[in-house]
Amino acid sequence: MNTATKLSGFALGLAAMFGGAFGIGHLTGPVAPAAETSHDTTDTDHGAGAAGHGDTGATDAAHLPGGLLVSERGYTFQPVAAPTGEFAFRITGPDGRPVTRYEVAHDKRMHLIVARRDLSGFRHVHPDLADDGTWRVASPLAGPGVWRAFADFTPTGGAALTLGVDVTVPGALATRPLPAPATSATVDGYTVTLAGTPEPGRTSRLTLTVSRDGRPVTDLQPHLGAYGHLVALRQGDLAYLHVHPEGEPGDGRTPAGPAVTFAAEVPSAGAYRLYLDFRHGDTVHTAEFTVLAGDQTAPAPTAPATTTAPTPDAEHGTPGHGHS
Ligand SMILES: [Cu+2]
Repeated sequence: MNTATKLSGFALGLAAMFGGAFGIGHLTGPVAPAAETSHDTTDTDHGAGAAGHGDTGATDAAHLPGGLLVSERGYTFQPVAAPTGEFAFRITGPDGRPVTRYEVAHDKRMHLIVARRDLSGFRHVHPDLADDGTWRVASPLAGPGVWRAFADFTPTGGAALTLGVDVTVPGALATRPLPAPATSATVDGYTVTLAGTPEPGRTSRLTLTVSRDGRPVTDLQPHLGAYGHLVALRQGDLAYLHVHPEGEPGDGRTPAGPAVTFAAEVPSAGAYRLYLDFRHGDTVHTAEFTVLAGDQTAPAPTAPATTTAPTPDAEHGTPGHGHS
């Protein structure tokens, strides 16, 4: 009953999204050329054609966080059929063909990040590229649900881009409420503490400190050219932020832990899930945190409706306590 209700609610949401998208397309079709003309009467060829729409989209997209669009600047994220247990996709370029040439960024040509729409199940993996432009990897989609997949890459001759696409894995849908905000997380026997609070619209320093059995870890191993990789996803739309650490292994000033500091800029107030990948003992571990940016006027919306008693973290959700 409960699951069915959630499913039908989700189906309605999808219908509303597609309906909305169709409506927008319908509206902007006839309207866009006129708008272009009023801006720039000397460039009507440009404004009237498909390229005009692409340009308009790119201008708008420049103000968006990454990962919200399946297609941007002519590049499109296209999952393709794959054997069970494998995830495969292509990136098509402005010429409509699969892109086969990529720049290495953070040690890899392609970073594939996945998380369920409820922000659970985060994985960061590195697919292999076939000659025909198909990327393949053992599927990181661990179980049923609606997943968001992010392709973070730099096409040769182009700028860095993060495209996102929804992928549904059939099965019983069990959503998880967003965990309460916390400044400490444990994973695989490690404790990671978080210092700093992201402030909307400006760069904030976030320091993550790793310890094990009460002792600081001072021999973190480089992972993708850094002592830590931090991805932040915004609750609600899964806007994607790849946050870069300050300093890098071997630069003579960056210690191998226990602290790794990141410069993060979140685009808005709201709840974010942070995922820190760090390498120690030849294994990559992922520590997760929920953080609230800016003033919060309401508790996180995915809290179960049946909750009646205040939670221990309720003070984080009241006005004026967004950043202590
Ligand atoms: Cu990666």
